[in-house]
Amino acid sequence: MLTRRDALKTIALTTGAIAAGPVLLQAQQTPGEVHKLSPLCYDYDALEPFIDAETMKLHHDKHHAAYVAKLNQALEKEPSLASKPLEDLLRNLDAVPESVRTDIRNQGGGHYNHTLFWQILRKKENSAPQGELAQAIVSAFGSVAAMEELIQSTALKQFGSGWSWLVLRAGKLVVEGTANQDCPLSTGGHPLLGVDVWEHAYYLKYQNRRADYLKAVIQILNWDVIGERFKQAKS
Ligand code: MN3
Repeated sequence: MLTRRDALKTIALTTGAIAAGPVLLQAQQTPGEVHKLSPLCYDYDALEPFIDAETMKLHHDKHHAAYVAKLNQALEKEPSLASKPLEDLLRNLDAVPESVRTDIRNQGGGHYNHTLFWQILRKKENSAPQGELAQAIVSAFGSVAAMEELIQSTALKQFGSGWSWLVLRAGKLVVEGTANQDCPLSTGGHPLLGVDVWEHAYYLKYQNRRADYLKAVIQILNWDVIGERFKQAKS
């Protein structure tokens, strides 16, 4: 039987491949580092002027990094969970031992949600949903613009910190909000896009003007990536 140390070593080796990217330094890998912070897939200033470089740097290198570090710390208490994909843990929070459930929900959710957030943004203004996703959006919300309005109004209504999501749930597209780092995976949904409405996501540039930040974000959604997620979620 593997000792815990051996098990962690094996996991570190099998998950050791580091996503290529020119942007960020990788954190030093330690034996307990099961989950890793991938670099952004674009430069910090790639989303200017919609999201400023300083916000991106702090948000990714400090806030997102902290969720990853705290998730790994929590998993040291339950090494048997280390080999499980984060998505599986979030989908089955009730099956996670109580000793780490809150950490998986908050820190694991933080890691998953931010990883998704970086991927669904890009600087290509006013791109639009295509194909089946476009049809599904029109049939669920009436129009793409109506869906975008709903994402923004849901985000505006979120009291305190949270997220606004486009989710495929029971085969239907819905817009919904969650508090803190709660992820739609944990309630049986497939998140297609998520907009971070924690103040750290916008305060440097937009201060208290959450609505202005939301208007900016909605213009830089990466509908190619969101469309791919829709296909995967349906299959
Ligand atoms: Mn955030």
